[in-house]
Amino acid sequence: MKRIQDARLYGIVDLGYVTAENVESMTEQLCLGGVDVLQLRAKKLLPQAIERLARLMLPITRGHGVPLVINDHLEVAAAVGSEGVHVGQDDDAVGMARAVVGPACFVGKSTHSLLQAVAAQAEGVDYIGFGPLYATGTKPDYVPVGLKDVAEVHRRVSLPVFCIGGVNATRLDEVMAAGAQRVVVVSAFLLAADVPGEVRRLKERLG
Ligand code: 3NM
Repeated sequence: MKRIQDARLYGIVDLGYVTAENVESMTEQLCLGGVDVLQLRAKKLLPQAIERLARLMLPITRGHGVPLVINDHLEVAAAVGSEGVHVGQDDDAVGMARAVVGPACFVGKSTHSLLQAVAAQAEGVDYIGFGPLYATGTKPDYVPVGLKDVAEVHRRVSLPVFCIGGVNATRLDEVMAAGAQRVVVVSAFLLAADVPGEVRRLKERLG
């Protein structure tokens, strides 16, 4: 199983783009392309539906040695034994997450400013998301943070920092030039005509 510390490319199976019927196929394609970690994100589904999808994904992700992260739902992560769980600023605190999922499950947190990034590290998370770098339809209500703090967040936070929000093949060079080492890509992968190819090409450029 790949370690979150070694991950550079983070994919998300987001049910805003993928139908429930296509979750297994998309999981396979993203893993084949070479994502290092994969999240299940389903903002509009009930926990039992998310648990069902997680159980479909796990044999596939594990077959590829890719850790599966459950977004928001601590109980689902605990029930299925996912490798990771991800919380937002408004969700359960990290301490609560650890209490529910146990020590074997890593915990990530979304951050949207330098202050939040430093605070998340102090809380004891295992990695952070930092963004949205650009305006994105995947998280439409958030003001983009831009590229200006990307280098600084890496100076202040020693944890893995995954830059997220509007990242795609066209923007990758400027995102990396700004100091990003790890990225999350959602819609640019899920909407690609050739998903494994898109993942593979982007991953090669991450170095
Ligand atoms: N979280 P896309 S931005 C799920 O800033 C998510 O915390 C963000 O999707 C954050 O690659 C985002 O399609 C959406 O822009 C990322």
